[in-house]
Amino acid sequence: MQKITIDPISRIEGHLKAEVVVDGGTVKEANVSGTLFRGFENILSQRDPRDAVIITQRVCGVCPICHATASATAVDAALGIDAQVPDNGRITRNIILGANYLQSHILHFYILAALDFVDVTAAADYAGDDLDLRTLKDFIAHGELGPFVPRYEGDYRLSKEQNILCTKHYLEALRARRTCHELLAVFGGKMPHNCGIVPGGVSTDVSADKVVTGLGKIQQIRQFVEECYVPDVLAVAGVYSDYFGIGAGCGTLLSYGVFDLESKAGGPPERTRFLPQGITSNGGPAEPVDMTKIAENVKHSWYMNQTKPTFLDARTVSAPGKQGAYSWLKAPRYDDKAAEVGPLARVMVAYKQGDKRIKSEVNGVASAAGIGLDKCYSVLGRHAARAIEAKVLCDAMSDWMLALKPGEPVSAPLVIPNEGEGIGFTEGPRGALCHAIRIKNKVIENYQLVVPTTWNASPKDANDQPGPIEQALIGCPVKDPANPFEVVRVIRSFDPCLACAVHVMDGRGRELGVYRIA
Ligand code: NFE
Ligand code: MG
Repeated sequence: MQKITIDPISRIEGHLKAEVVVDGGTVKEANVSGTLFRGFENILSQRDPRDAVIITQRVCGVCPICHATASATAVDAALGIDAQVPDNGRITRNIILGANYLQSHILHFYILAALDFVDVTAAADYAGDDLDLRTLKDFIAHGELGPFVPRYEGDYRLSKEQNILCTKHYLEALRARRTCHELLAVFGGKMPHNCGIVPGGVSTDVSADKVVTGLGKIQQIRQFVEECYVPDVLAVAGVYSDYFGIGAGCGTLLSYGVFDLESKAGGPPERTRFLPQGITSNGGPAEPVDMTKIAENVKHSWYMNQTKPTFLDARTVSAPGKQGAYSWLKAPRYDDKAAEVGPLARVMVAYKQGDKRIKSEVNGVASAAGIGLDKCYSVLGRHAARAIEAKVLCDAMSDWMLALKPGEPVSAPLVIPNEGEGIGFTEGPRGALCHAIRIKNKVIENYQLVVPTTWNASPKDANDQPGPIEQALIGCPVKDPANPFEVVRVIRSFDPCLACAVHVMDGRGRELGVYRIA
């Protein structure tokens, strides 16, 4: 038996620690901890409800837009104007969010995860006359090795040609991400932290000019996704095919659905969305999500126990040093079960609901990789689902831009009521996201967020059931405990973002601890 501690896990957003116990070359036990502490839910207390959409975007620079979307959706519901968001407002919100998905997925594969599979330093050795690779080689020759090393060694399998191509695409990916940001800024005013999404719709008008610019940019992004991203995921899948059998996880996939196709009151089951809501367990059919089954558990989290752990009645009171706790993340559960959220959940829920486009893309990738659908519950399944979602989204976004009507309204008028409450369900790039707001005396009385990485990287719960990443780690092979590359590949396949996940703070605003991350 050997305990391996990885702290912090690099190339993810925020600070995550993993402790795994390895016995006989396999992970037997896993503890995943959020080690950083932040403050958002209580910052919002007593503020104007319209501030929430601006402030909550600061939860994260990678996924500010889903927080804006969830917040605006929650405030729309609290004000009773969710059915009145005009088509232009609804569609512009979708385009802004879609642009953020695309940059986030490209960021995740190339910059955060691909370096687990692609040997960038080997590619630089073959730079030849290639300007990009020569720059990279000079960079490495001068000892400036970050972000490529230190890294775990021992399992780089791509051919010389594949390493060179994927490394060139790594550099292309940086340009493609810039194009995504520019696209977002055209419709959302700026990025990160856009000023376009507001309660009632959007604050940015619609013009033929923006549509033409946007169509040009989405075309460039589509080209990158189709010519680089999807083929590179398949190339990695071709030589690391054992990773279709590693990191299966908890077997339950949950999606709230995202990209509204209509403006309507009510939560996910009521509203038609481009990617549908649903929950599927152990390969079974997708059932409608029942929001009353969602609750956050804190047995192993540094928070005081709460009697009403759900959404608007939840409170966030820290308990550093609490016996048996090991994470700043709470443990959200659905019907007391752990649930994985993210692109794999969205794609599989859409697949099981018969979405033709998703079905044909998933079946295409499965047949190219020579695997059955059951293998999607895996490290490579998560990477493939993210790439498929990016491809499908590029096409949808072109259609959305063409559906905009210049000159027509973009937002509904709003009046802040004395009292009201609303819940905004949406999906960030990393999965199911919800903001809940209660207004009293025209200001925020309580505000709660339940965030994608809080689901995926959650600690154990009241029944000591591990969180989804912990479950994916149990059973993972570890060939060399000094180079546990299998462990980080499993964790990174979930694309964790700890900045989002540890969005909470002490109710009285006290400093709870000072952490230095080496
Ligand atoms: Ni900070 Fe986020 C997304 C949200 S993750 S990246 O996607 O919400 O938990
Ligand atoms: Mg919360």
